[in-house]
Amino acid sequence: CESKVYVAEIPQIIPTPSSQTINEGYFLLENPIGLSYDDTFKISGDFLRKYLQKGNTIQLTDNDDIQFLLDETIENPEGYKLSIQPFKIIISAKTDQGAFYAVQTLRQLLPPEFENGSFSDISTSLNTSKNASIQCMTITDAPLFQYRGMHLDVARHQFSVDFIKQYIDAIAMLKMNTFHWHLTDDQGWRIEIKKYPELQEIAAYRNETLIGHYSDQPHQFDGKRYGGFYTQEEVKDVVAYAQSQHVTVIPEIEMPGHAQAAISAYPNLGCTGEQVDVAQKWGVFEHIFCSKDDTFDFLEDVLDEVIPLFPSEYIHIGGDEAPKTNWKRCEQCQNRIKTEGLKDEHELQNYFITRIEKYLNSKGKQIIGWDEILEGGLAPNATVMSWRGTKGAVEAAKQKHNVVMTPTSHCYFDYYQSTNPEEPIAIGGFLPLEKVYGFNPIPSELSAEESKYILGAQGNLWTEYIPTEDHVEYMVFPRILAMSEVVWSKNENKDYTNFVKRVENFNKRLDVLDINYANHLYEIEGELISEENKNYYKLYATLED
Ligand code: NAG
Repeated sequence: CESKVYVAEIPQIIPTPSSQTINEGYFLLENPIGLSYDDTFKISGDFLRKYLQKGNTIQLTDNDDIQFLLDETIENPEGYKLSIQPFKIIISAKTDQGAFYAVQTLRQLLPPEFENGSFSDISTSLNTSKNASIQCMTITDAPLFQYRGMHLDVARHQFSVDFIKQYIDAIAMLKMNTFHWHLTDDQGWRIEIKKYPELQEIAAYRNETLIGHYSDQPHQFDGKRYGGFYTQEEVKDVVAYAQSQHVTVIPEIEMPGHAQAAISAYPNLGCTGEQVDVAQKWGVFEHIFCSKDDTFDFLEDVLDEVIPLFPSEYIHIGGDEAPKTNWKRCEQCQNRIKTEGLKDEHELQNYFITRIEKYLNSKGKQIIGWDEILEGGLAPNATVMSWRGTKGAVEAAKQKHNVVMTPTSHCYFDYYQSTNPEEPIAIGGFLPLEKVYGFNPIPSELSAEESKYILGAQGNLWTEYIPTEDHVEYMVFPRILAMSEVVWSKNENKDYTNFVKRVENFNKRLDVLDINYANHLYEIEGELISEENKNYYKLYATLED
């Protein structure tokens, strides 16, 4: 019978697999299809079952046309082998997570219409002339890095639980495994803490929000109250959803800086005790958590409620951008410096982080923090998230601390991605697709031995200028595609021209998924920047510094 082949001869998978060999023949997609797996492959099997059953065009039986096999010889626990044969698809992996990634690959070998169940071109009998097929091939695959993350700031702007789940879907689809949920900041506290109701009543809402760019003077505000928070039930729902996609959720509770929302609800947590508002514009604020015992009591109570919600090994404690102005003139902080024999406020920052680390370690958790946690010495077991370039990463790795790479230069998806004058307003900077693609998470200063401390990398999305879910997607796609390949694919398999072709093909899938994305961004960095635009970007680059 005649068959339509829905896949290109060269598979278009993103991130590109370690090795793929095309074989002769096709696997016919015809009804019914047998799918068999046992509990070892519960998550991956269930995912595939649900995926194939969207739109009810495929009837599944428990034959083994598609089969899951445990293969202990696969070295990387996240690795897999996918073998498409004329009458069989075999998924081999050592773990459910490895098999899950085989399923994500298989998904990309199916027509995009499967994404929303609109694919109807499947035969109900072998005799019809309409069959969809998958090219026979063997794919052997494993990730380059163990930490493959995406971050989302829900404090500056908040997004619905449904949207957070879609964000997690996208992470999983691209074989990334970590969602860094930035839950608290100066402009809003977004996680329910039952012991402190004013976090919900006061810290979760700001009276109004800056309109336009921060650099537009004079500042104007929209006059609209904005905010909200995720209940603990919602958080549990998100975390369970993420688990069903092999995604770990790392919550971030910011300290000692970016704490103005919490301080607005409980002024005693600051140094001055003065009443402040939840921040209405962007930037760095002087109202940071005081180092007195009351603040630690509060933070420990907060963490006591946060810990049981997140099975993640890590809790992100922030640590960035904590101006020491108030600590310098605060009697209690100055006393703390004396009694603890600290040199200055930088060492006080180290005291703060180390004390929280000790607490979290005692509860079986590890801390991760922005690279400012290197200030005044690194807490003993901390993992560093290196965002201000790579210096912090080098320093931490040399001290044998684990590192996640998120330098602004390659990982800040809130930066402009194109020189198109129609681009929506962004915070500044310039991070085109090609630059993300070219990122090497291992800093050149590190030896092979030291490089082992680089766990991986993450794309960050800060949302000062990103009020809607559509806009989040626009900033994330296609740069997340590049990031997924940075953390998954071997350098020798990477090729930008080939990647761009795959992105264009992938966009069809995004269309069916109804995911927004930026298009026509494939310019080489700098090439299309007009003189006028150059100044424009320079302006933002300076502001950003
Ligand atoms: C930094 C801040 C962040 C802000 C972002 C904007 C970090 C670790 N800190 O100034 O709060 O939203 O950049 O790009 O990124």
